[in-house]
Amino acid sequence: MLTIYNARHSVHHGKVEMFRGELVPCFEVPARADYVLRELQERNLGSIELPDAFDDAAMARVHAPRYLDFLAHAWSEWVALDPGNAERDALPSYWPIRTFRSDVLPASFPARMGLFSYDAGTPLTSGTWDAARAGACCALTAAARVLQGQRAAFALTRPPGHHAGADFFGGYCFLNNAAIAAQSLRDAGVKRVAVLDIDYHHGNGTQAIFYERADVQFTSIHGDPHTEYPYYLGYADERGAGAGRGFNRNLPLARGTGFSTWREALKDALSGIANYKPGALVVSLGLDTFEGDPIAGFTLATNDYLRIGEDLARAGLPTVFVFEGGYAVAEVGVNAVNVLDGFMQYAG
Ligand code: Q9C
Ligand code: ZN
Repeated sequence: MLTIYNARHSVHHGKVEMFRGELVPCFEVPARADYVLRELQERNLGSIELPDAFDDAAMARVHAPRYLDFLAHAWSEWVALDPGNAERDALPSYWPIRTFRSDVLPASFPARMGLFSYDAGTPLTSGTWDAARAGACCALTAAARVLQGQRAAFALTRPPGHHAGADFFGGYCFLNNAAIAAQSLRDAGVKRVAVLDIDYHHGNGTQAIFYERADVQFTSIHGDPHTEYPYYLGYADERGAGAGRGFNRNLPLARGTGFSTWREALKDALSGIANYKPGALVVSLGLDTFEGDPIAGFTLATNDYLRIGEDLARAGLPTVFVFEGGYAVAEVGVNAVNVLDGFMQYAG
């Protein structure tokens, strides 16, 4: 499978995230992508190319201008608060929850950090904007190659994207790579695009971006938000709104779910996607469904990822894979490449 690789990913390197009252080392580390790259090379899965350049217009099709402007200047504003901040990650401390205003853009940088985020687990660093923007280009390039006739392409990038909304970051995500890829397929004339999110965590950002639209169908299989992050979205009764009613589908599963139950949900998801008759499929490929993942709760095994790849190939759609979560760092390469390998073995 053709891989588009974000060689700039490692300039986003968070030190700490807030977790239950203390700052703990980040789970979302550069080594994750390095392991996937090495596995792709060792197994000779296909050519590995760098992304084409795109200007910010393609990102602005999904993200709000004031959010993109905030991200572009965030690091320099953070350091301007205190030169010592150059050595510290930026994390938010205040959020405009219900009853507060979000239409006013405060002059204070910490106030804007909170306006544009929803958790304290997503450090913004000196390289975040560079890495995230190169990642969006990666997703756009993968989508372009699929439009040019590739059966599938894989956007290997980090930070991940599916928790990022039109104007907020969170869940280690800043730019929603899968949504940007899906929108670019629409803009290139694909009439209906399906997004399937198989990360352990609900893709709240992607859902929110397309919630009122019928031209992009969103389906997600994830840990039940009653107990699992991101908690406040991802329930089965969220089916879309307005013109988008019926085009959002959540399949939450209990913590502890194993592969046979998970695979039934995948079958169900794929039958909903087939009924939609999309022209292309974007897969948010998270590997944190793995039994060894340190922050998630399903029990999929390494070999199961080959079967997932086959099941996805059987959908018979031009497919863009976008790398999302997966924090069992030493195993994330084998697990990710198993999906892609299983796909290509079936697709031929
Ligand atoms: N200490 C993705 O998989 N924090 N994001 C959970 C861990 C948030 C995961 C607590 C997890 C976000 C892309
Ligand atoms: Zn995840």
